Amino acid sequence: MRTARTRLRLAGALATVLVAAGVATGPAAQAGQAPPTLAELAQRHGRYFGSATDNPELTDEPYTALLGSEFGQITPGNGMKWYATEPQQGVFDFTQGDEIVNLARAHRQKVRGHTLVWHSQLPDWLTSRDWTAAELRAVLKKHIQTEVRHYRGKVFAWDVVNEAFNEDGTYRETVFYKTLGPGYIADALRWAHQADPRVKLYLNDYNIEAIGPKSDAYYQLAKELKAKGVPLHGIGFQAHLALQYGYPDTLEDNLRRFSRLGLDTSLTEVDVRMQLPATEEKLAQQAEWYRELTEACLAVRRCVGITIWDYTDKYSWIPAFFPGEGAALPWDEQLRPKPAYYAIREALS
Ligand code: 9MR
Repeated sequence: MRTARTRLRLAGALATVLVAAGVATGPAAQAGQAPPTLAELAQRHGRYFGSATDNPELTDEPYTALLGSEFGQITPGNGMKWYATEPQQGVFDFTQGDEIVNLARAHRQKVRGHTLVWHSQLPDWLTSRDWTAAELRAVLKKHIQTEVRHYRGKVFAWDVVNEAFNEDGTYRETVFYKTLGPGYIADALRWAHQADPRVKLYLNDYNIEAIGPKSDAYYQLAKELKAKGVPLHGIGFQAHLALQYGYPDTLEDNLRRFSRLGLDTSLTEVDVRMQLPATEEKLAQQAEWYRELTEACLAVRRCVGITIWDYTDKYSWIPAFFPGEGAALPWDEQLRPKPAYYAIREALS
């Protein structure tokens, strides 16, 4: 097993060198066709390979060309969040989300809805006053149902509740938790399901890639929700990884235990950041991580797809949030593919 894997890796590494050197290696190249895209390669496994994007970037034509051709799925990075979609109470604005949905439709890409209930990027009208439980329930229900109804038939999945747990597996003390108690999660899922009975409903979080207190909390909650018949269909593993913190070795086992509960899983916001400057060694290690996480998803039947959190370092959120870190995505700032891109291709090939 090990030797076969090692041999495969060596063959893969050789292919990487050849591809990087501009030498055609695959049957498509021999036949003079364009090589298959990540979307096509993933499709052969019954998976999607996608990217997040954000409205301000859509005027960048070389960027949108690659976004439209290489990926089979799109997630709006900000455009469907509460601050954008309900800027005043009861006044809805779907312009930004619609722009991305229309772009995706033009390229036959699936769209992941992100996100209905989150403690961050909330509108001021919601955060600047106190609510009774009855008031907040009504506000939450209306927000969820109006947005889900608007995108019915246009998104295949929703991140219904985002980042509900702390690192130690306790509930995050958000305005929703503090006002409504933990039952807000089941309520949110039920309301979303009423508004679109066909869309897949997910809980989504970061730092749950490895088995540990935070992913255990999701495992317990998912089990309870399933037992009660609450419409939960999947768990999104954001996978914002960082070279300096080590690879989550239990990722594949972790995905599998959620599959066994009858849930889909997906890697929803993948990036692999590093301390700058990026060296050849760090980029090689990053490529290995992208390879491994792709293999982990492919190894688990109900891991339905992978989304990177934008595809180029030009538009990554990392440098602004983690000063001194970056280079987290498979394409560099000039939209040139990095070793990580070739590693993903090989993993999917
Ligand atoms: O990519 C998003 C970035 O543009 C925003 O400034 C940021 C604000 O928190 O949110 C980013 O996306 C987040 C996602 O919605 C939820 N998981 C963490 C992502 C990175 O912060």
